[in-house]
Amino acid sequence: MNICVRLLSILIISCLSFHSLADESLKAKKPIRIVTSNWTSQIVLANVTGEMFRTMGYPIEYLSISTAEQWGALAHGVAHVQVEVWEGTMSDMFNQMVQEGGIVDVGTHGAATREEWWYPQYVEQLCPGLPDWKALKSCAQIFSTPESAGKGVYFAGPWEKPGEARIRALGLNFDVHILPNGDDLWVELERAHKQKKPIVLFNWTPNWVESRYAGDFIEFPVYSPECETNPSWGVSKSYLYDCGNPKGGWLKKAAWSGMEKTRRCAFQTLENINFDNKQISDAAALVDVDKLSYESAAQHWLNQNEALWKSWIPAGCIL
Ligand code: TMO
Repeated sequence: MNICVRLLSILIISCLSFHSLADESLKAKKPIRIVTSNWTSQIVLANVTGEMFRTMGYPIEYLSISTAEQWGALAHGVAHVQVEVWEGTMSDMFNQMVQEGGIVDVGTHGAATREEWWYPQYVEQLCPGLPDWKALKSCAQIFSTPESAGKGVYFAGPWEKPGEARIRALGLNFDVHILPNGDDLWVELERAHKQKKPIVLFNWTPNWVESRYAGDFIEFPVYSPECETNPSWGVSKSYLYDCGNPKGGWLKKAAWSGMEKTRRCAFQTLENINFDNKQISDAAALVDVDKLSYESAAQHWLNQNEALWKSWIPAGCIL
């Protein structure tokens, strides 16, 4: 009897104190909403960032939205953080949103990036002249599928600038096959690779693919911003997009414009967060090669890199 009363009172007291703590933090801070996208390294590193913020005492939520939707969400404070903004596919929207003041540029990672048409190494024997894009003019047919009526097929992901526009501007005999999910690219790659069939598809670096498959990016005419604004620039005198994506492109962090004022420590930590090429390809490989869940991959990364990520948290911010 006695022990029951004591147990009961402990239970009530702990429930009460849990309740008031939870209320307090809910009042003090609404969750930081971190965007999760549809490619692997981003999801792992978004989880890494979220768990860092959690250890600093911030409540966290993850918001899974497309890159097309994220700009409005970030501008309106529906989402607060995007940890991977890629120059090759996102610079236009990013620059515009920063200029309009809706989102803040929170700095550049150390990683140098590239997003481009890519082929596995064995394709070079089947299409002499690669990686120069002009080789695709004479080889388009080997990339055809039963449905493409002799035209080459380029497999694209759901993030890109208009592939059709580049094909038209460069006079290539190709169709674009857009895959709704990024992971479908790897299904196509594996299928082609098994039979050593020609394939050209969207890929990027850093990514796990480079640790598993030898291959190269197509070398299109070198990128210049003018290529996308001035039709008379470049190979085609009448069309835009007659160039490749940037090589050595940047990778940035973005935040909602109100984040610095409302979550100063998290914002300053985000400024310091800095991933290099190897960290990003390794993060993707933990999931896509080693088959960990996104959450376990993030936890693994945090365990392996504790000194590093703790060094990103400003001194006054450790709780
Ligand atoms: C945005 N992405 C890295 C998939 O090209």
